[in-house]
Amino acid sequence: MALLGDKEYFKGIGEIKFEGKESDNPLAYKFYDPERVVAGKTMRDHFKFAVAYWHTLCGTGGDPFGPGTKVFPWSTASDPDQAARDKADAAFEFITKMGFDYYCFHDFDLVDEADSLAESEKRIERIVAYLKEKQASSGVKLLWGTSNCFSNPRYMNGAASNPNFDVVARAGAQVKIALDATMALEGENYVFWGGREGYMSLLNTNMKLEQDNMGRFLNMAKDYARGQGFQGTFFIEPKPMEPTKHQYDFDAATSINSIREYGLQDDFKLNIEVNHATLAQHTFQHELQVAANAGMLGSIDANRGDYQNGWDTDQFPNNILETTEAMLVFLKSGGLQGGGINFDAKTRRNSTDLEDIFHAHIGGADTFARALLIADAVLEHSAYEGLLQQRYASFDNGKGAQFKAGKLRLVDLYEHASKAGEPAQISGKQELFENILNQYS
Ligand code: XUL
Ligand code: CO
Repeated sequence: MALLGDKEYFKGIGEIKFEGKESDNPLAYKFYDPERVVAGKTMRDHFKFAVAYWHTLCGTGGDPFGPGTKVFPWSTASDPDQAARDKADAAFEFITKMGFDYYCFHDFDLVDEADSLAESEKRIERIVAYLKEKQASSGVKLLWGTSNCFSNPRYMNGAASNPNFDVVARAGAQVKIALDATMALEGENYVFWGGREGYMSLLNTNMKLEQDNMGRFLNMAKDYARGQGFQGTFFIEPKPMEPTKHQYDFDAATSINSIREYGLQDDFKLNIEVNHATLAQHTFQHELQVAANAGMLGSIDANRGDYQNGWDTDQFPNNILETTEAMLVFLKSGGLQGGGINFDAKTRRNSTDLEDIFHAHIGGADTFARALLIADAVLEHSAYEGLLQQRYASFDNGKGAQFKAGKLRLVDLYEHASKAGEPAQISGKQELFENILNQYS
Protein backbone atom coordinates (compact mmCIF):
# COMPACT_ATOMS: atom_id res chain seq x y z
CA MET A 1 0.00 0.00 0.00
CA ALA A 2 1.41 3.35 -1.03
CA LEU A 3 1.83 6.01 1.62
CA LEU A 4 -1.03 8.44 1.93
CA GLY A 5 -0.09 11.47 -0.15
CA ASP A 6 1.37 14.50 1.60
CA LYS A 7 1.44 16.80 -1.42
CA GLU A 8 -0.61 20.02 -1.22
CA TYR A 9 -2.55 20.77 -4.41
CA PHE A 10 -4.49 23.86 -3.35
CA LYS A 11 -1.58 25.88 -2.06
CA GLY A 12 -2.27 29.15 -0.32
CA ILE A 13 -5.87 28.22 0.43
CA GLY A 14 -6.64 27.18 3.99
CA GLU A 15 -9.81 25.93 5.60
CA ILE A 16 -12.88 27.89 4.49
CA LYS A 17 -14.53 29.44 7.55
CA PHE A 18 -17.79 31.20 8.24
CA GLU A 19 -17.12 34.95 8.49
CA GLY A 20 -20.60 36.37 7.96
CA LYS A 21 -22.21 38.68 5.45
CA GLU A 22 -20.00 41.65 6.24
CA SER A 23 -16.78 39.81 5.40
CA ASP A 24 -14.91 40.87 2.26
CA ASN A 25 -12.88 37.67 2.20
CA PRO A 26 -13.91 35.84 -0.99
CA LEU A 27 -12.64 32.57 0.49
CA ALA A 28 -15.03 32.59 3.45
CA TYR A 29 -18.65 31.58 3.95
CA LYS A 30 -21.05 34.50 4.26
CA PHE A 31 -24.15 32.45 5.19
CA TYR A 32 -23.13 28.81 5.62
CA ASP A 33 -22.35 28.52 9.32
CA PRO A 34 -22.09 24.72 9.79
CA GLU A 35 -22.89 24.66 13.50
CA ARG A 36 -25.72 27.21 13.40
CA VAL A 37 -29.03 25.64 14.41
CA VAL A 38 -31.99 26.38 12.12
CA ALA A 39 -35.36 24.72 12.69
CA GLY A 40 -33.90 22.38 15.28
CA LYS A 41 -30.88 21.12 13.34
CA THR A 42 -27.42 22.40 12.46
CA MET A 43 -26.89 23.57 8.90
CA ARG A 44 -24.27 20.82 8.57
CA ASP A 45 -26.87 18.16 9.38
CA HIS A 46 -29.64 19.70 7.29
CA PHE A 47 -27.52 19.78 4.15
CA LYS A 48 -24.83 17.06 4.32
CA PHE A 49 -22.96 18.86 1.52
CA ALA A 50 -21.07 16.57 -0.84
CA VAL A 51 -18.47 17.12 -3.56
CA ALA A 52 -19.11 15.39 -6.90
CA TYR A 53 -15.88 13.62 -7.91
CA TRP A 54 -16.73 13.64 -11.62
CA HIS A 55 -17.03 17.39 -12.02
CA THR A 56 -14.65 18.71 -9.43
CA LEU A 57 -11.78 16.26 -9.78
CA CYS A 58 -12.26 14.90 -13.32
CA GLY A 59 -14.03 17.51 -15.45
CA THR A 60 -11.52 19.60 -17.36
CA GLY A 61 -14.08 21.61 -19.33
CA GLY A 62 -14.28 19.74 -22.63
CA ASP A 63 -17.40 20.41 -24.72
CA PRO A 64 -18.60 19.28 -28.19
CA PHE A 65 -16.58 22.12 -29.72
CA GLY A 66 -13.26 21.71 -28.03
CA PRO A 67 -11.13 19.85 -25.51
CA GLY A 68 -10.72 20.55 -21.83
CA THR A 69 -9.09 23.79 -20.76
CA LYS A 70 -8.18 22.99 -17.16
CA VAL A 71 -4.82 21.60 -16.22
CA PHE A 72 -5.22 19.65 -12.99
CA PRO A 73 -1.94 19.06 -11.14
CA TRP A 74 -3.29 15.71 -9.86
CA SER A 75 -3.72 14.39 -13.41
CA THR A 76 -0.11 14.02 -14.51
CA ALA A 77 0.82 10.42 -13.60
CA SER A 78 0.73 7.90 -16.45
CA ASP A 79 0.25 4.90 -14.14
CA PRO A 80 -3.53 4.61 -13.59
CA ASP A 81 -3.20 3.57 -9.93
CA GLN A 82 -0.87 6.48 -9.18
CA ALA A 83 -3.16 8.91 -11.02
CA ALA A 84 -6.10 7.59 -8.99
CA ARG A 85 -4.27 8.07 -5.71
CA ASP A 86 -3.21 11.60 -6.67
CA LYS A 87 -6.80 12.42 -7.54
CA ALA A 88 -7.98 11.01 -4.21
CA ASP A 89 -5.40 13.13 -2.38
CA ALA A 90 -6.64 16.25 -4.19
CA ALA A 91 -10.27 15.28 -3.49
CA PHE A 92 -9.77 14.84 0.21
CA GLU A 93 -7.66 17.99 0.51
CA PHE A 94 -10.43 19.93 -1.20
CA ILE A 95 -13.34 18.41 0.75
CA THR A 96 -11.53 18.94 4.04
CA LYS A 97 -10.63 22.54 3.24
CA MET A 98 -14.27 23.22 2.35
CA GLY A 99 -15.32 21.79 5.72
CA PHE A 100 -17.71 19.38 3.93
CA ASP A 101 -18.40 15.90 5.29
CA TYR A 102 -19.22 13.96 2.11
CA TYR A 103 -18.32 13.03 -1.45
CA CYS A 104 -20.01 11.07 -4.25
CA PHE A 105 -18.50 9.11 -7.14
CA HIS A 106 -19.05 6.97 -10.22
CA ASP A 107 -16.83 3.87 -10.33
CA PHE A 108 -14.67 5.17 -13.15
CA ASP A 109 -14.28 8.65 -11.70
CA LEU A 110 -12.05 7.00 -9.11
CA VAL A 111 -9.73 5.27 -11.56
CA ASP A 112 -9.68 4.84 -15.33
CA GLU A 113 -11.52 1.81 -16.67
CA ALA A 114 -9.10 -0.92 -17.84
CA ASP A 115 -9.31 -3.05 -20.98
CA SER A 116 -10.92 -5.98 -19.15
CA LEU A 117 -13.61 -6.29 -16.52
CA ALA A 118 -11.25 -8.26 -14.26
CA GLU A 119 -8.51 -5.61 -14.34
CA SER A 120 -11.07 -2.82 -13.86
CA GLU A 121 -12.33 -4.58 -10.76
CA LYS A 122 -8.79 -4.91 -9.38
CA ARG A 123 -8.11 -1.22 -10.00
CA ILE A 124 -11.29 -0.31 -8.16
CA GLU A 125 -10.42 -2.57 -5.23
CA ARG A 126 -6.99 -0.93 -4.93
CA ILE A 127 -8.30 2.63 -4.94
CA VAL A 128 -11.12 1.68 -2.56
CA ALA A 129 -8.51 0.42 -0.05
CA TYR A 130 -6.71 3.76 -0.38
CA LEU A 131 -9.94 5.77 -0.02
CA LYS A 132 -10.83 3.78 3.07
CA GLU A 133 -7.69 5.07 4.75
CA LYS A 134 -8.35 8.61 3.58
CA GLN A 135 -11.90 8.46 4.98
CA ALA A 136 -10.64 7.13 8.31
CA SER A 137 -7.98 9.81 8.70
CA SER A 138 -10.19 12.74 7.61
CA GLY A 139 -13.67 11.76 8.85
CA VAL A 140 -15.04 12.43 5.34
CA LYS A 141 -17.80 9.98 4.36
CA LEU A 142 -19.33 8.61 1.18
CA LEU A 143 -22.82 10.00 0.59
CA TRP A 144 -23.41 7.73 -2.40
CA GLY A 145 -21.70 5.69 -5.03
CA THR A 146 -22.91 4.92 -8.54
CA SER A 147 -21.68 3.26 -11.70
CA ASN A 148 -21.07 5.01 -14.97
CA CYS A 149 -23.09 2.87 -17.37
CA PHE A 150 -23.36 5.59 -20.00
CA SER A 151 -19.91 6.77 -21.19
CA ASN A 152 -18.38 3.57 -22.58
CA PRO A 153 -19.44 3.01 -26.23
CA ARG A 154 -20.72 -0.47 -25.27
CA TYR A 155 -23.68 1.31 -23.62
CA MET A 156 -24.67 3.26 -26.72
CA ASN A 157 -27.99 1.33 -26.88
CA GLY A 158 -28.54 1.40 -23.13
CA ALA A 159 -27.31 -0.51 -20.09
CA ALA A 160 -30.07 -2.32 -18.11
CA SER A 161 -32.48 -1.51 -20.97
CA ASN A 162 -30.13 -2.63 -23.76
CA PRO A 163 -31.69 -4.82 -26.47
CA ASN A 164 -28.71 -7.19 -26.17
CA PHE A 165 -28.58 -9.39 -23.06
CA ASP A 166 -24.75 -9.49 -23.11
CA VAL A 167 -24.66 -5.74 -22.53
CA VAL A 168 -27.32 -5.99 -19.80
CA ALA A 169 -25.15 -8.60 -18.05
CA ARG A 170 -22.04 -6.44 -18.45
CA ALA A 171 -23.89 -3.53 -16.82
CA GLY A 172 -24.92 -5.92 -14.04
CA ALA A 173 -21.31 -6.90 -13.45
CA GLN A 174 -20.34 -3.24 -13.31
CA VAL A 175 -23.11 -2.39 -10.85
CA LYS A 176 -22.08 -5.34 -8.64
CA ILE A 177 -18.51 -4.03 -8.51
CA ALA A 178 -19.71 -0.46 -7.82
CA LEU A 179 -22.02 -1.73 -5.05
CA ASP A 180 -19.11 -3.67 -3.53
CA ALA A 181 -17.00 -0.49 -3.60
CA THR A 182 -19.82 1.58 -2.08
CA MET A 183 -20.39 -0.95 0.70
CA ALA A 184 -16.65 -1.30 1.42
CA LEU A 185 -16.55 2.47 1.92
CA GLU A 186 -19.69 2.43 4.06
CA GLY A 187 -21.54 4.54 1.51
CA GLU A 188 -24.83 5.78 2.91
CA ASN A 189 -26.76 5.44 -0.36
CA TYR A 190 -26.50 4.17 -3.93
CA VAL A 191 -27.71 6.07 -7.02
CA PHE A 192 -29.05 4.95 -10.39
CA TRP A 193 -29.06 7.61 -13.08
CA GLY A 194 -30.07 6.08 -16.40
CA GLY A 195 -28.28 8.28 -18.89
CA ARG A 196 -28.69 5.79 -21.73
CA GLU A 197 -31.80 4.05 -20.35
CA GLY A 198 -34.31 5.30 -22.86
CA TYR A 199 -34.55 5.53 -26.61
CA MET A 200 -33.73 7.68 -29.59
CA SER A 201 -36.49 6.27 -31.86
CA LEU A 202 -39.56 4.26 -30.94
CA LEU A 203 -39.35 2.59 -34.38
CA ASN A 204 -36.52 0.32 -33.26
CA THR A 205 -37.56 0.05 -29.59
CA ASN A 206 -39.57 -2.50 -27.61
CA MET A 207 -40.34 -0.10 -24.78
CA LYS A 208 -42.24 -2.57 -22.61
CA LEU A 209 -39.45 -5.19 -22.66
CA GLU A 210 -36.79 -2.54 -22.00
CA GLN A 211 -38.65 -1.10 -19.02
CA ASP A 212 -39.47 -4.54 -17.59
CA ASN A 213 -35.80 -5.47 -17.94
CA MET A 214 -34.81 -2.32 -16.04
CA GLY A 215 -37.27 -3.24 -13.29
CA ARG A 216 -35.77 -6.75 -13.05
CA PHE A 217 -32.24 -5.31 -13.07
CA LEU A 218 -32.96 -2.86 -10.23
CA ASN A 219 -34.51 -5.63 -8.16
CA MET A 220 -31.42 -7.80 -8.70
CA ALA A 221 -29.11 -4.96 -7.63
CA LYS A 222 -31.24 -4.30 -4.54
CA ASP A 223 -31.40 -8.00 -3.61
CA TYR A 224 -27.64 -8.39 -4.01
CA ALA A 225 -26.80 -5.37 -1.85
CA ARG A 226 -29.35 -6.23 0.82
CA GLY A 227 -27.94 -9.78 0.86
CA GLN A 228 -24.53 -8.28 1.58
CA GLY A 229 -25.94 -6.27 4.49
CA PHE A 230 -26.28 -2.88 2.78
CA GLN A 231 -28.73 -0.79 4.80
CA GLY A 232 -28.62 2.46 2.85
CA THR A 233 -31.21 3.80 0.45
CA PHE A 234 -31.22 3.37 -3.31
CA PHE A 235 -32.04 6.49 -5.29
CA ILE A 236 -33.34 6.91 -8.81
CA GLU A 237 -32.22 10.22 -10.30
CA PRO A 238 -34.83 11.39 -12.84
CA LYS A 239 -33.88 13.24 -16.01
CA PRO A 240 -36.09 13.64 -19.09
CA MET A 241 -33.47 13.54 -21.84
CA GLU A 242 -29.78 14.10 -22.66
CA PRO A 243 -28.04 11.96 -23.68
CA THR A 244 -31.05 9.98 -24.95
CA LYS A 245 -33.97 11.66 -26.68
CA HIS A 246 -36.33 10.14 -24.10
CA GLN A 247 -35.09 8.80 -20.78
CA TYR A 248 -37.33 6.27 -18.97
CA ASP A 249 -36.89 8.00 -15.58
CA PHE A 250 -38.29 11.20 -17.12
CA ASP A 251 -39.24 13.08 -13.94
CA ALA A 252 -40.20 12.46 -10.31
CA ALA A 253 -43.77 11.35 -11.07
CA THR A 254 -42.66 8.93 -13.81
CA SER A 255 -39.91 7.48 -11.62
CA ILE A 256 -42.23 7.03 -8.64
CA ASN A 257 -44.59 5.10 -10.91
CA SER A 258 -41.77 2.77 -12.04
CA ILE A 259 -40.56 2.31 -8.47
CA ARG A 260 -44.05 1.22 -7.46
CA GLU A 261 -44.70 -0.83 -10.60
CA TYR A 262 -41.56 -2.87 -10.04
CA GLY A 263 -42.13 -3.28 -6.28
CA LEU A 264 -39.15 -1.17 -5.21
CA GLN A 265 -41.01 1.30 -2.97
CA ASP A 266 -39.55 0.02 0.32
CA ASP A 267 -35.95 0.46 -0.81
CA PHE A 268 -35.89 3.25 -3.37
CA LYS A 269 -36.35 7.01 -3.12
CA LEU A 270 -35.46 9.88 -5.44
CA ASN A 271 -32.41 12.04 -5.98
CA ILE A 272 -33.80 15.29 -7.40
CA GLU A 273 -31.50 17.43 -9.55
CA VAL A 274 -32.34 21.08 -10.23
CA ASN A 275 -31.32 21.20 -13.88
CA HIS A 276 -33.04 17.88 -14.60
CA ALA A 277 -36.26 19.31 -13.15
CA THR A 278 -36.09 22.34 -15.39
CA LEU A 279 -35.26 20.22 -18.47
CA ALA A 280 -38.51 18.33 -17.72
CA GLN A 281 -40.34 21.68 -17.84
CA HIS A 282 -40.89 21.58 -14.09
CA THR A 283 -39.50 23.76 -11.33
CA PHE A 284 -37.01 22.32 -8.84
CA GLN A 285 -39.53 22.87 -6.04
CA HIS A 286 -42.22 21.02 -8.00
CA GLU A 287 -40.03 17.92 -8.28
CA LEU A 288 -39.13 18.10 -4.57
CA GLN A 289 -42.80 18.36 -3.67
CA VAL A 290 -43.80 15.41 -5.87
CA ALA A 291 -41.07 13.30 -4.24
CA ALA A 292 -42.00 14.48 -0.73
CA ASN A 293 -45.69 13.71 -1.30
CA ALA A 294 -44.73 10.09 -2.04
CA GLY A 295 -42.44 9.91 1.01
CA MET A 296 -39.52 9.60 -1.43
CA LEU A 297 -37.55 12.83 -1.08
CA GLY A 298 -34.19 11.15 -0.62
CA SER A 299 -31.42 13.43 -1.85
CA ILE A 300 -30.61 16.48 -3.97
CA ASP A 301 -28.14 17.08 -6.80
CA ALA A 302 -27.63 20.82 -6.53
CA ASN A 303 -26.95 22.96 -9.57
CA ARG A 304 -28.87 25.27 -11.87
CA GLY A 305 -29.71 25.53 -15.52
CA ASP A 306 -29.63 28.57 -17.75
CA TYR A 307 -32.77 30.45 -18.73
CA GLN A 308 -31.70 30.69 -22.35
CA ASN A 309 -30.09 27.27 -22.92
CA GLY A 310 -32.07 24.07 -23.35
CA TRP A 311 -29.45 21.68 -22.03
CA ASP A 312 -27.89 20.54 -18.77
CA THR A 313 -25.46 23.38 -18.04
CA ASP A 314 -24.83 22.15 -14.47
CA GLN A 315 -23.94 25.59 -13.13
CA PHE A 316 -23.45 26.11 -9.43
CA PRO A 317 -26.59 27.25 -7.60
CA ASN A 318 -26.91 31.00 -7.08
CA ASN A 319 -30.62 31.68 -7.48
CA ILE A 320 -31.81 32.72 -4.02
CA LEU A 321 -35.53 32.80 -4.77
CA GLU A 322 -35.57 29.44 -6.57
CA THR A 323 -33.60 27.85 -3.73
CA THR A 324 -35.81 29.52 -1.10
CA GLU A 325 -38.93 28.00 -2.66
CA ALA A 326 -37.10 24.66 -2.59
CA MET A 327 -36.15 25.14 1.07
CA LEU A 328 -39.81 25.77 1.93
CA VAL A 329 -40.63 22.31 0.60
CA PHE A 330 -37.50 20.90 2.27
CA LEU A 331 -38.37 22.28 5.72
CA LYS A 332 -42.07 21.50 5.54
CA SER A 333 -41.47 17.90 4.48
CA GLY A 334 -38.87 17.22 7.17
CA GLY A 335 -35.75 17.34 4.99
CA LEU A 336 -34.03 14.57 3.06
CA GLN A 337 -34.45 10.89 3.77
CA GLY A 338 -30.97 9.46 3.94
CA GLY A 339 -29.33 11.70 1.37
CA GLY A 340 -27.71 15.10 1.29
CA ILE A 341 -26.91 17.95 -1.07
CA ASN A 342 -24.41 16.91 -3.69
CA PHE A 343 -22.98 19.69 -5.84
CA ASP A 344 -23.47 18.05 -9.22
CA ALA A 345 -22.16 21.22 -10.81
CA LYS A 346 -19.14 22.34 -12.75
CA THR A 347 -17.21 25.57 -13.06
CA ARG A 348 -17.41 27.16 -16.51
CA ARG A 349 -14.92 26.12 -19.19
CA ASN A 350 -13.11 29.43 -18.89
CA SER A 351 -12.93 29.33 -15.07
CA THR A 352 -9.46 27.88 -15.15
CA ASP A 353 -7.95 28.81 -11.76
CA LEU A 354 -7.91 26.09 -9.10
CA GLU A 355 -9.29 28.75 -6.76
CA ASP A 356 -12.47 28.93 -8.90
CA ILE A 357 -13.51 25.51 -7.59
CA PHE A 358 -13.55 27.02 -4.10
CA HIS A 359 -15.55 30.08 -5.18
CA ALA A 360 -18.06 27.77 -6.86
CA HIS A 361 -18.66 25.54 -3.84
CA ILE A 362 -18.65 28.47 -1.40
CA GLY A 363 -21.32 30.14 -3.54
CA GLY A 364 -23.38 26.95 -3.68
CA ALA A 365 -23.23 26.36 0.06
CA ASP A 366 -24.01 30.02 0.81
CA THR A 367 -26.99 29.96 -1.57
CA PHE A 368 -28.53 26.97 0.23
CA ALA A 369 -27.73 28.42 3.66
CA ARG A 370 -29.20 31.80 2.86
CA ALA A 371 -32.29 30.19 1.32
CA LEU A 372 -32.75 27.98 4.39
CA LEU A 373 -32.61 31.02 6.68
CA ILE A 374 -35.14 32.89 4.55
CA ALA A 375 -37.49 29.90 4.32
CA ASP A 376 -37.28 29.35 8.07
CA ALA A 377 -38.07 33.03 8.75
CA VAL A 378 -40.99 32.92 6.31
CA LEU A 379 -42.43 29.85 8.03
CA GLU A 380 -41.81 31.13 11.56
CA HIS A 381 -42.56 34.83 11.34
CA SER A 382 -44.55 35.75 8.25
CA ALA A 383 -48.22 35.49 7.33
CA TYR A 384 -47.32 32.76 4.79
CA GLU A 385 -48.53 29.64 6.60
CA GLY A 386 -51.72 31.39 7.71
CA LEU A 387 -52.51 32.51 4.17
CA LEU A 388 -51.91 29.03 2.83
CA GLN A 389 -54.15 27.47 5.47
CA GLN A 390 -56.81 30.05 4.81
CA ARG A 391 -56.86 29.10 1.15
CA TYR A 392 -58.00 25.58 2.06
CA ALA A 393 -60.14 26.51 5.09
CA SER A 394 -63.31 25.27 3.38
CA PHE A 395 -62.13 21.71 4.05
CA ASP A 396 -61.70 22.33 7.79
CA ASN A 397 -65.34 21.99 8.80
CA GLY A 398 -68.87 21.35 7.52
CA LYS A 399 -69.39 19.55 4.24
CA GLY A 400 -65.81 20.29 3.13
CA ALA A 401 -64.42 18.39 6.11
CA GLN A 402 -66.79 15.48 5.41
CA PHE A 403 -65.64 15.43 1.77
CA LYS A 404 -61.99 15.38 2.89
CA ALA A 405 -62.76 12.48 5.21
CA GLY A 406 -64.21 10.53 2.27
CA LYS A 407 -67.72 10.60 3.68
CA LEU A 408 -69.61 12.20 0.80
CA ARG A 409 -71.09 10.80 -2.42
CA LEU A 410 -71.46 12.57 -5.73
CA VAL A 411 -75.13 13.27 -4.98
CA ASP A 412 -74.07 15.03 -1.76
CA LEU A 413 -71.98 17.40 -3.88
CA TYR A 414 -75.02 17.89 -6.10
CA GLU A 415 -77.24 18.76 -3.14
CA HIS A 416 -74.64 21.09 -1.60
CA ALA A 417 -74.09 22.92 -4.89
CA SER A 418 -77.84 23.20 -5.51
CA LYS A 419 -78.30 24.98 -2.20
CA ALA A 420 -75.11 27.05 -2.16
CA GLY A 421 -75.56 28.77 -5.53
CA GLU A 422 -72.68 30.21 -7.53
CA PRO A 423 -69.43 29.93 -5.50
CA ALA A 424 -67.86 33.19 -4.38
CA GLN A 425 -64.81 34.35 -6.32
CA ILE A 426 -61.71 33.89 -4.12
CA SER A 427 -58.36 35.36 -5.15
CA GLY A 428 -55.29 33.10 -5.28
CA LYS A 429 -53.17 36.06 -4.10
CA GLN A 430 -50.01 34.86 -5.86
CA GLU A 431 -48.40 38.32 -5.84
CA LEU A 432 -48.86 38.61 -2.09
CA PHE A 433 -47.22 35.21 -1.56
CA GLU A 434 -44.33 36.28 -3.79
CA ASN A 435 -43.93 39.56 -1.90
CA ILE A 436 -43.55 37.71 1.39
CA LEU A 437 -40.59 35.74 0.02
CA ASN A 438 -39.04 38.96 -1.23
CA GLN A 439 -39.60 40.70 2.12
CA TYR A 440 -37.73 38.02 4.05
CA SER A 441 -34.87 37.68 1.53
C1 XUL B 1 -26.07 13.59 -15.26
C2 XUL B 1 -26.05 13.44 -13.79
C3 XUL B 1 -25.18 12.36 -13.26
C4 XUL B 1 -25.74 11.68 -12.06
C5 XUL B 1 -24.93 10.50 -11.59
O1 XUL B 1 -26.90 14.59 -15.73
O2 XUL B 1 -26.68 14.19 -13.08
O3 XUL B 1 -23.95 12.92 -12.98
O4 XUL B 1 -25.86 12.55 -10.99
O5 XUL B 1 -24.72 9.56 -12.57
CO1 CO C 1 -26.88 14.37 -11.02
